[in-house]
Amino acid sequence: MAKAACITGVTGQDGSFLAELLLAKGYTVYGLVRRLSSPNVANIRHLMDQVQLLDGDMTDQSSILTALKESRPDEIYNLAAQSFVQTSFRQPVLTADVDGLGLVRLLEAAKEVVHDARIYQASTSELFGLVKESPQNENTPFHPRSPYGVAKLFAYWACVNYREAYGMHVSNGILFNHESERRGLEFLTRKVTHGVAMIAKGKAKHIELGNLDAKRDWGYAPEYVDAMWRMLQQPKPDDYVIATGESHTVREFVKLAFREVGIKDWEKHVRTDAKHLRPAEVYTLCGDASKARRVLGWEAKTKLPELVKIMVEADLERVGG
Ligand code: NAP
Ligand code: G4F
Repeated sequence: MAKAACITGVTGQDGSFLAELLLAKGYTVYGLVRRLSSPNVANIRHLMDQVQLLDGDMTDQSSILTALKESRPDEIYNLAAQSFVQTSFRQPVLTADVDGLGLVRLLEAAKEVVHDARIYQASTSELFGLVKESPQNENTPFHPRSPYGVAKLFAYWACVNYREAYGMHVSNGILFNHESERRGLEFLTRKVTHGVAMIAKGKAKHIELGNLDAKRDWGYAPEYVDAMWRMLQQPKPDDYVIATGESHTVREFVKLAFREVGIKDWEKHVRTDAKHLRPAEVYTLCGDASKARRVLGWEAKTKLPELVKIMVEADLERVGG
């Protein structure tokens, strides 16, 4: 019989790529979707007749319970989150509710309904925050720097606790930044590639950014959802860092994006404004994914120049002539 998987956050960047991957593997795929006044299905429009959507919200215990009773999944991927770090400083309580308590609601529902289901938690390199060593691996101490990071740290430990206390198969994927043409426009990479496309097509003159010196380990999202799936195929639950192992500045990303459209004097098109700075910044991130390589057979393939190319080309197409 086909395996069933339930994805929270199915309308997001990762949820949509993961749904594609699982459908291709023959899974019956359920997706938890919250009610919005204007449905946000752009990323899964092409999958609407294949994914079974279940009403639910990570802030609402009974809807999560009902969704698991209806779907009875073999695998659960918890990708739902208020995922924008900047917003978490303005909405810390909501972020803690969705990203922190939401995971506990899901674990409680799973414990009751599908105790043996394998569960993936979308943990993050934001846990490392003010990094204690570089590159960061599964043993690097955590020091989150935002309400988002703090909520995700709570969720991380809740996963470890349900594993130890109840013998549940719960794994944390500590994923470093991963991007794609489906990335939300508020995130740095998409803001830049979309902005560059607008400038190249003569529809805008500038992009306004914050800290150009921040460093990130950016990979390509479709490869990262494959790592999630691999974690749940392991006989034992565990925690894994998923990253490229390369770290680049925001400035380098911007320069590469402008290069894609043949603009060399990129500084003329970039302004900085303090409103895009964060109350506490994560200055630098670089992941060591050697455990994932060894145990899961997973390795990042797409490096930064290729990632930038994919994203700029997609935005040029979208922005049009
Ligand atoms: P994303 O595009 O922002 O997607 C977030 C998803 O969560 C959307 O489907 C959203 O639904 C859903 N959601 C938000 N609040 C919800 C609620 N109260 N109830 C139910 N669903 C809710 O994020 P992503 O980039 O795909 O990331 C997926 C997960 O990985 C997130 O947990 C994120 O924190 C984590 N993560 C991401 C990265 C990265 O670089 N992308 C790295 C490490 C960890 P709507 O469509 O209704 O808004
Ligand atoms: O693209 P960002 O907003 O992503 P950030 O904060 O690294 O978080 C993303 O990755 C995490 C994994 O490490 C995820 F957990 C999280 O859910 C999310 O997907 O910002 C990247 C960097 C930051 O240092 C930021 O200060 O870019 C810098 N930046 C500079 N100017 C900017 C801007 N970021 C944004 N969003 N907008 C700017 O104008």
